[in-house]
Amino acid sequence: MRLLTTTLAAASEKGNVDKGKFKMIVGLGETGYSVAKYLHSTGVDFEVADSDAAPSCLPELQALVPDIELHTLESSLLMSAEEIILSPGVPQSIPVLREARAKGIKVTGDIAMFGDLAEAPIVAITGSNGKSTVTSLVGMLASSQLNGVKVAGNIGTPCLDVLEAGALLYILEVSSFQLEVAMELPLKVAALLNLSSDHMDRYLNVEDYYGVKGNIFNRCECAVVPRRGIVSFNIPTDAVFTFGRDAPANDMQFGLVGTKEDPVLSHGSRELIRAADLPLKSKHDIQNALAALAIGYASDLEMGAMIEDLQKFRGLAHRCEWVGDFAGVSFINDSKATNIGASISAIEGFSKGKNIVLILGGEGKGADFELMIPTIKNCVKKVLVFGRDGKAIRAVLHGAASVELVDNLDEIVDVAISSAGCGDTVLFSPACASFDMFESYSARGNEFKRLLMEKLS
Ligand code: UMA
Ligand code: ADP
Repeated sequence: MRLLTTTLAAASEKGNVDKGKFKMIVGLGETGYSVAKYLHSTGVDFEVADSDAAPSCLPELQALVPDIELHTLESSLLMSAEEIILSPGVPQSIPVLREARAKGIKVTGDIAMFGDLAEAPIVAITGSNGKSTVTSLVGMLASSQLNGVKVAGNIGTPCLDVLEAGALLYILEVSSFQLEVAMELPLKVAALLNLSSDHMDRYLNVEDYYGVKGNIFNRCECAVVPRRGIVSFNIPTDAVFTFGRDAPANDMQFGLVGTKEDPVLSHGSRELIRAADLPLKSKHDIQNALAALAIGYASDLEMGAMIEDLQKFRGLAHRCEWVGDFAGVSFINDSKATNIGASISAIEGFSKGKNIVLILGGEGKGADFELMIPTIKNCVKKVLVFGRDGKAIRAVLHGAASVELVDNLDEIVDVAISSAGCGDTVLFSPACASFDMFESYSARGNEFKRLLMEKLS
């Protein structure tokens, strides 16, 4: 009841409750349903539209609002809405949105709404790779020091689902899709982990994609960014913390000291912990740990407790997840690697020479697979490709390594097992989205693990 009263009051104060008008929710997946629940709880009129006649959350919404009608995206009703609340998966380029904007109709999203409504500080984390890992890690570090920490966003729980009067700190994973319509997010900390090409089926070019990522900084109190490897952004604060693999020069910097073989994570002149004492030790694990410490520090978390807790973090499923060792071959499920940057990082993390049997494929999202060639040449003994873009990927990688096109995951697992020898690693790091063959990256990863267990036990 406390939540309802608070959010109702907040909505009324902000002038959102206006019975003569309605908001149009576009997309009725997790985000659209979450927005609908929120608007319903605050008494705001809304309509819903989806290009699918049976969107995934329609049954739940019908249970909540029995007389709800589902509109198509072509419905003229969109042009009468006072505001359109867009789900992240719906591209901005569709004609109806251009028309709505031209008519002066505001197009927004759940993250922007959340930014207006949240009363506790918000930490937002974006980047091309490592978002979910760092968001979970910061959530864990913060939760052990504070009550009322809420973790949400692109990681899976729509942010409005965690809006709560008792919250003390919100930690949000935000995607570029969400940042397209969240340009004024009031953030205590805005963190950008890294940038590499992704979603080239949605953006004109990488500059366009990187520019959208930069929206995270527009209204931040503090920023956390890598010291190297990203384009420069206009950050409206001097409180910019950086992280990187070089030694930190001052208290605004997190980095590594010690030797290459025995690096020590450090903040300014303070040595924090040897990388060897962390459960996750690959190059990108260490970068993620440094980023999480910088974000935690900028969020006023206590460093000693963070270092204790960091040693308990064992990573998330489907991210460079060790499945098992069989006959001297290691099997790794990295199904969450849905772009080439993630897969390159995973390959480099597991490489001990040309010891990797790499499984790639799915929906390539317009990526340039040529960028993988140097890494594949150095580290990979065989590539197995599958899925919608398997053939196209084979054509690009032909010559860089032995590349074999396989029909389905079942066969891929057989071929991978027979191609790997003692000391090798079978790395399922597809560099593609999963939607051509699976419901999600997790369904794809679970199927890979199931097949492995079936064939190896
Ligand atoms: N739809 C249309 N027209 C379109 C496209 C979609 O009507 O042109 C409809 C679909 O028919 C469907 C609904 O929109 O009914 C789905 O909306 P959505 O794609 O925005 O998905 P949600 O279920 O709302 O989930 C979204 C994020 N999905 C995407 O950004 C694609 C989820 O991230 C996120 O966890 C969730 O909101 C909660 O915040 C997923 C993701 O793949 C994991 N994110 C991308 C990524 O990480 O690379 C960005
Ligand atoms: P995101 O939420 O951005 O997709 P995840 O934390 O889910 O990121 O990790 C996805 C994949 O990205 C992992 O499976 C791993 O291969 C790779 N990865 C994780 N952290 C990094 C990093 N800092 N740099 C590059 N790749 C990374």
